[in-house]
Amino acid sequence: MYEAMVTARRYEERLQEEYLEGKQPAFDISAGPIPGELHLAAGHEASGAGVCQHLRDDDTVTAPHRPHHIAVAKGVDLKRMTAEIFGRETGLSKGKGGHMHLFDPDVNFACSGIIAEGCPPAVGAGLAAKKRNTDSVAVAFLGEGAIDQGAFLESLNLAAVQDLPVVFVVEDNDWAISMPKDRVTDVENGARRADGFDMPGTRVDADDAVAVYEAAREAIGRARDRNGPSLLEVQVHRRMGHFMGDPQAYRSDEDKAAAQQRDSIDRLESDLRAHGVDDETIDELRSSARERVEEAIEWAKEQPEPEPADAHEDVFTNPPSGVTDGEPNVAKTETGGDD
Ligand SMILES: Cc1ncc(C[n+]2csc(CCOP(=O)(O)OP(=O)(O)O)c2C)c(N)n1
Ligand SMILES: [Mg+2]
Repeated sequence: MYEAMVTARRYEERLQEEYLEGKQPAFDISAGPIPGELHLAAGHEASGAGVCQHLRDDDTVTAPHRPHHIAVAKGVDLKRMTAEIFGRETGLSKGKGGHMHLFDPDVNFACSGIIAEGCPPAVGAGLAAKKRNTDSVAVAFLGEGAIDQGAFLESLNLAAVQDLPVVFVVEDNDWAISMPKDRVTDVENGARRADGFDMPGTRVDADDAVAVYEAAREAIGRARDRNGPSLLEVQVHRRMGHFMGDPQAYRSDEDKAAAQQRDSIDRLESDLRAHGVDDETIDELRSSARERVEEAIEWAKEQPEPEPADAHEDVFTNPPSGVTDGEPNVAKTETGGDD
């Protein structure tokens, strides 16, 4: 878990540096080696690491727009993920998805920029596992800002009524962009929503990787043993803005400072030391994480840009008129006229 957490943190520190290249002094979102938005997950690491520690490659994970800590913990190929973020041809989605649309079929990982969007596909993966009679499970991660979305509530219902091996993990960082949690729900403990669907719900009140690990063991074990779905809410902290470039004018200095003080990585490191893990081992884990991250970034930067001519490839299943290489794609009516 520690390895996954320090790798994710270091990875994002480096992405941050790369992201700012070319974008300053007047912030230009489309400039530099990483064009577009970038949502960093510093402060969320305990959730990804504590949950994914129980997962195998054949288990499915869907993640939201803040995906890197979960992708790292699930074992997504770091080089191809980085190439994707840099918009390169050898990226996971040939450079067309960017950081919010990572897709790695080798470890069954996907994420989406549409909030709560990962819930229905996770239920689908759970249904597939049940029909195939395997013991694989599906986990859908989402933010607390997405818990009023129909996609989430309908998914909870379907997973419960069909007894599917799905675990829903709500990462509660108290904010949805600039919207504080208490303005979107009167239910402070999000795990209580499970009661309405007759499934177990657990909240881990601190971003403590060991506590997450233990709660996730129960929920994932239950799913794997074919005892149905569960809901897990984990308190995490947003150490940064909603996305890179967010000045966070809506957030008090106290709140920002509090998020810096609660670091799940420091907490786990102290736990490891208290259990006899020595400095040398900790240093080795940290330096191998740094090396891995550096290698991935260097590799990604050397990768080719996609060909402009391939821009529409793999994007549309039914290409709109004018984007196919042959005849324009115009629907015909029964009488043969153009529609
Ligand atoms: C269906 C939909 N509505 C609105 C948005 C715009 N949006 C992007 S992130 C976000 C807030 C997400 O907050 P939360 O789920 O708590 O995740 P966090 O960013 O805090 O990790 C919103 C509203 C979206 N991406 N998808
Ligand atoms: Mg949130």
